[in-house]
Amino acid sequence: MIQFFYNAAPNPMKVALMLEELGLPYEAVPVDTRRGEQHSPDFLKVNPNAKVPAIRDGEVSVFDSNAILLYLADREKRFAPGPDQAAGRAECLSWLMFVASGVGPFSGQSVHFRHVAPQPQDYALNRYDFEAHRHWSIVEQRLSARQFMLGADYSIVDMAVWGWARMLPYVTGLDHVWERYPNVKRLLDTINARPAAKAAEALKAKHAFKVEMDDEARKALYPQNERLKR
Ligand SMILES: N[C@@H](CCC(=O)N[C@@H](CS)C(=O)NCC(=O)O)C(=O)O
Repeated sequence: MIQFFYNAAPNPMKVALMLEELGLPYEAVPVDTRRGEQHSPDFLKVNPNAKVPAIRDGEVSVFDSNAILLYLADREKRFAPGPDQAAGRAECLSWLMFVASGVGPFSGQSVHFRHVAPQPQDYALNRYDFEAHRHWSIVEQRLSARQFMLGADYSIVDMAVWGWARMLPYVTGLDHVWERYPNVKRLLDTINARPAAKAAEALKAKHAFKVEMDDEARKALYPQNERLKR
């Protein structure tokens, strides 16, 4: 059975959605990143990058959420054009990598500098907020002309977008963010209505992840800050 290493953050949730969409049996293994469990030697054998999500499928380990989505799509031949469909595959890979290298990281850094970083943060927040909006505007424009990111068919690209779209008010700090991104909201609502999304969200309640952002959590999540103390 597939082992799915997760917490309730956006990147693991994309994979939870895909596993539920596929109806594959899996064992959900919580990794409490605020307790530093991502740095344990056993977990590093699965993901040397010390982050969730990761999966173990028999002898195969896969880490990085979008790599896992693609691996599972290829394994099950669902939710992505296969390598034999050159044009569709190219479009899928382009948008998947756009989410992996743009939407996700810029949204994540926007969260960090808006909600976590100490002052002064204006320069960094301005950069990441700007870039997050720039990427989300591209998603919005794409969705204004088609039902899903790749057209008429729901795919792993939509699942990748869903992981972060759920967080957009928090990412941008804007209560009225959906007025700016109505088509992203439409996609979010469409996916949220699916049983797989409800099952993925329910995973959060299956484990009591640590909520305190204390010294242990800060050391585990932001080890770079130790250098500032020297
Ligand atoms: N590129 C990775 C990013 C994974 C990532 O940043 N995971 C976060 C949770 S969303 C994490 O594990 N954070 C713990 C840490 O940074 O120590 C992916 O898409 O899977």
